[in-house]
Amino acid sequence: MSNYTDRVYEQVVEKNPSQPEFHQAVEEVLDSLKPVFEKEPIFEKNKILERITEPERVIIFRVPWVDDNGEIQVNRGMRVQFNSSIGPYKGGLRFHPSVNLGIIKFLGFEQIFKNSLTGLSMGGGKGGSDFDPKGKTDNEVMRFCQSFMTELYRHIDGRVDVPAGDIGVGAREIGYLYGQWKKITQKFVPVLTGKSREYGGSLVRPEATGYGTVYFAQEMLKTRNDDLKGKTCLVSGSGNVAQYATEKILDLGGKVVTLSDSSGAIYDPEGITREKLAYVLELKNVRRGRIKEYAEEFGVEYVKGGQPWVYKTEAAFPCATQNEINGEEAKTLVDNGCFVVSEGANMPSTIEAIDVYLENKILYGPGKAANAGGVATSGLEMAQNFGFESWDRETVDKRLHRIMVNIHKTVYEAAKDYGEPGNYMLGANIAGFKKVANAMILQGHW
Ligand code: NDP
Ligand code: 2IT
Repeated sequence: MSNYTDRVYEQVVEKNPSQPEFHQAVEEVLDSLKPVFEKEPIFEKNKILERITEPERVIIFRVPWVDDNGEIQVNRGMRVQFNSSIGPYKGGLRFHPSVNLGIIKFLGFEQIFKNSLTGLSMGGGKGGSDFDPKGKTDNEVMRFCQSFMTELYRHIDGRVDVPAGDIGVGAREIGYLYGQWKKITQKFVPVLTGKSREYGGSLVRPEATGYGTVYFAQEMLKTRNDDLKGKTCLVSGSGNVAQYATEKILDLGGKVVTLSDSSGAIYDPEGITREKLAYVLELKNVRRGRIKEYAEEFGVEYVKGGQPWVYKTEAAFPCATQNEINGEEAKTLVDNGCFVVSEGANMPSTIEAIDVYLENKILYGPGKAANAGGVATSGLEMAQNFGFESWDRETVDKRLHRIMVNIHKTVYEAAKDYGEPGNYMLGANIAGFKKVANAMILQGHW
């Protein structure tokens, strides 16, 4: 690292103790930016790194709610409003027992650069709670969401900060949150995205992250005159992103042989067909069951506590959570023939895993580029809401596809300009950063 990036990284670690995921996200970005600071001293002069690593605002609040037994429960809610220099704060809400400030800050920090890459006017933010929706009744989830919004509403608005879904927050949670927003404020504005169709949601938003991740892989493959047809793919997770990544891989002629959840992984060497995928959607979105049931239903292998990364493959799509591929697992992937990794999840690869991808010159699409289709389509949902319009499926999907093609082009060219062609991580960090940094300079010191 240059002296400047080194110094700021040390300050970040010192000022934000016990936030390892945030340190990791900052380290990766700062490392990539070294050649930028060598070329353009204006960023250091304006103390852009010191400013961009410090959230504009962090809101932490109590979320009390009453469970079905009449017991009072207390969770912690938070929203990190990280950077608004190119648009209103935008980013999801995560409900998971592991949620803490460091995790929300890593996600918010990544979101700044991801949103910048979409080419839309969206700043970076993220929020969530340590509430665990697993095993809760719909009524409990509703009461929690109502309590969460009863505090959050005063900090957000359609042109201020627009949350959406992430792990543990899907259409059900967004519906309850929006209902409470409407009750308190009476306003129909796009204060949340990922809404259901009936009250302003966009077609293709549910599919957008997964589809976009596969579109990004397709663009990377094109640079080697290749495509997904006939390729064996490993997908992790079995939630929103994994489901629609699988669907798009099928559309493009690939074969998906794995899915997983936090309990284990299934391996279906015949490939997940559309019928089997319909079963997964019903299992996960309606019955809220475990992926183990897939193995029982279709008589395939289930590995308790297992991960998909041990099987022969050409392409991997990590779509579950952060740090789900470590250096050893990355080596196994490459040894088994994997030469494409497109990240549906946020920061699913450790720094050691990324080193393995880069050393082996595989096609590696980092999350902030490869999974930007979700937030980009959230931007399209906002555009439809502000215009009181509702676009058809083809229109939204075409726009999503165009955005992913453009992100790929921007990232590819930035990597080439900085002398590392094919290094999508470097390209994504540099291109995402420069737009935001320039906007910050143009707006003066604040
Ligand atoms: P969901 O809640 O729909 O699904 C999450 C999936 O990942 C589930 O299968 C879950 O298993 C698994 N998972 C979660 N935590 C862990 C863990 N600690 N270890 C192993 N497996 C885990 O979330 P999404 O599909 O929306 O999100 C998946 C990833 O994609 C996240 O990294 C998210 O930040 C990212 N992302 C999401 C976007 C979106 O639009 N939704 C946009 C861009 C990125 P289980 O059910 O057992 O918990
Ligand atoms: O990580 C992400 O980009 C998301 N969870 C989606 C954010 C959004 O505002 O749609």
